[in-house]
Amino acid sequence: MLLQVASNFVEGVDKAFFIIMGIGVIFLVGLTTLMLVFVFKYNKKKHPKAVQVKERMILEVTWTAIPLLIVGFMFYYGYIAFMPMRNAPDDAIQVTAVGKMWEWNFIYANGKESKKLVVPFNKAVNLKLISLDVVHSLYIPAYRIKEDMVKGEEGFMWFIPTQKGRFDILCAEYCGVRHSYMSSEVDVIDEDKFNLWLTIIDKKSNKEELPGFLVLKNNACTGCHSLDGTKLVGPSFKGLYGRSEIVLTNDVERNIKVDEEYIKASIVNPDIDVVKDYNKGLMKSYQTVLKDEEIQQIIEYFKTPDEK
Ligand SMILES: [Cu+2]
Repeated sequence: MLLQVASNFVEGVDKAFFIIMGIGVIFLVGLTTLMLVFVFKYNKKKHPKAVQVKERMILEVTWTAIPLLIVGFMFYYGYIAFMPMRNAPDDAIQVTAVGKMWEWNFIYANGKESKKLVVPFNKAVNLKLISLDVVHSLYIPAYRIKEDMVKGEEGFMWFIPTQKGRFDILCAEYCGVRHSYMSSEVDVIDEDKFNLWLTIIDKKSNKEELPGFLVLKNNACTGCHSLDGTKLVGPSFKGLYGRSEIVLTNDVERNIKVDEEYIKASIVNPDIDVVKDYNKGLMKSYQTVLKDEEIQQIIEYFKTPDEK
């Protein structure tokens, strides 16, 4: 798995890695052996009197020059592997990669959005890297590339996929409770298939066009509250309005029906009435984050029945 060879950078990175690793192993074995030899050769029984070695010019030059050559050698291979990563070709396909707690979103030049990174085989792809909240790190092990995404800063990474198929995308920077779920994949397909895929833009449902949906998305609410009924950090938003729930108020169980008031109270004071089997203290108050108007929009969204 780890040694998949699937991009133009693999050869250079692997070479640098194995050279550095190899030198490390040589030193581990060499130094351990030398240490053992010295322990026997210069122990107190055989060598009762210690001798001071003074001003051995040739020795000092040697132990400065050899390590210098070795680190220079390692630097050279690291440098020639790294430099091309910072020089993306101008004709590369531009995709914006957005990281947020806890999912990836890839946005193409024509407005197409995708949770997976779909790219054409053997064509350069340039990813603009953006984080909406904390520090994430886009990592594609099979491509040997990884780059941090820092909120407020714009980074980039590029590659040429040299193999068709699917390869893992991971977040390599711990970014909160659902960090380990923050994964996706690159799907490398033929160019004509890719061009066709690019033109199919998913139509959003009417419910997803509501302003409240955007508020939920932009505040990463859906990172903890699923839209499809899956149990995440918090209860699912699916079928929320009008649902009966057992909540704990001051450790006392109560039966409630989700209405406007409950939704509003849960946004402002999430720990007051926590739904049974969920934990307190995981959600912060959004009182100062959301405007009253936005809370109203969220409630409107919840009141709107699901389509289909
Ligand atoms: Cu992350």
